[in-house]
Amino acid sequence: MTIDRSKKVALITGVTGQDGAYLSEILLRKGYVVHGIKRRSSSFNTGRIEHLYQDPHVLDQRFVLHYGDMTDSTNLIRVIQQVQPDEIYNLAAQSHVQVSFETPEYTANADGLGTLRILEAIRILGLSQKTRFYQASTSELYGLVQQVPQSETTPFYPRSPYAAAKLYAYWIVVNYREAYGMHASNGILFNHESPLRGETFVTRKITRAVAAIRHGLQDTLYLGNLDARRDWGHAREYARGMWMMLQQETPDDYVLATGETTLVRDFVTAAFAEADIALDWSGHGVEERARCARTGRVLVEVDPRYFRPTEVDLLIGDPTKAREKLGWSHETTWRELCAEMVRHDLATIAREQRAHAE
Ligand code: NDP
Ligand code: GDR
Repeated sequence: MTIDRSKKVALITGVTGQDGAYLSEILLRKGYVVHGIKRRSSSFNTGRIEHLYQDPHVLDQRFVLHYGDMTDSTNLIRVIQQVQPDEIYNLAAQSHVQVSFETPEYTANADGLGTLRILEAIRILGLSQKTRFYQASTSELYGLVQQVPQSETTPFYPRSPYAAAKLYAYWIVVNYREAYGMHASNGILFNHESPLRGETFVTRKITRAVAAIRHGLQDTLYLGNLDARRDWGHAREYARGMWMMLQQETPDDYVLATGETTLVRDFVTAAFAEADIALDWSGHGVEERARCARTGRVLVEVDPRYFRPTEVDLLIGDPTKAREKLGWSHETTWRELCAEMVRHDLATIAREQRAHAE
């Protein structure tokens, strides 16, 4: 494969995920050649980037996919050697907090050691001064509340195998920056969502259920902890922030957040309202439920199977540093985000039903 060196070259791990898709779009629009690492899967896993796909036979290919895995050092070294990227965005991870309690060792391997593997590959290949590195760090690092709002100086207290793995990744990035002078930055991103959000994360689980209930395809939405508070922003805006971090002269760590926090329960209420369904809440703890205000039918129930062994109760980020140094700020409010996701999921079901009827 010949690589066009007149354009900036980026390599994205986790290119098939929510953020990978938005970041690819942004970089392609900026004129980059974008390489992505995708996993081999027995089922289709490129739905989010299908519109960017280019036939490998076209000349001047600007979007190139490579098979790979964060647990395979030799693969990562080979891809990085071949691509010689100006920028690497490390977005690949087992990113589900609850699943990390079921698969703690794999999560540590992919999310923690996987980050080390890429940093080592950069070093071994003599790219320490050429390749800039972005690490997908997370507000989950704050875990048990120490202080709010959480900023770059707030102490970490991880509350899951996922967060503990990401803690290792965070510090190994800082270490490689200090030890080898790499341009390596951590984006400490608070929750960001979109119509591309994975279907088992709470926002998308809610908006998909609202759409299915509205269309008569589902009876009840079962959820876990409704009292958790999250700082939810729009994924596209956060992907732009990742790029901004790597354009700085010096590497650094930045919080991206909206500065507003919302209860899971309030997101549920807003999502149903967007589909013209008003909810009446009653009960507490596992007995809590929400009924349709018009029909009295129970639409939302608590299922303890979704409780986590240890929970992160409250996240609210302070994005002052990103605003002042990067000029980054969020635009979409959580209510606008919720409405966009519900409208998207309603439209998807309506389209599927029309196709079915034809
Ligand atoms: P997703 O779960 O949507 O995407 C994760 C990506 O990583 C997918 O492309 C997935 O591939 C890939 N992946 C998983 N395991 C491996 C592996 N072993 N080897 C190679 N690729 C792998 O996550 P998001 O896009 O939402 O998040 C991107 C990153 O940002 C993640 O690291 C996440 O932990 C972090 N983050 C996310 C936040 C959020 O709110 N979204 C907030 C803060 C941090 P496949 O499609 O095949 O599953
Ligand atoms: P989170 O996102 O754990 O913050 O991690 P998630 O949407 O999974 O949970 C948010 C909160 O909602 C509560 N909750 C439920 N969560 C899920 N998934 N399913 C449910 O049924 C449910 N009911 C209540 C959770 O307990 C939690 O408090 C996300 C991921 O993208 C991480 O990769 C990323 O690092 C962080 O955001 C920032």
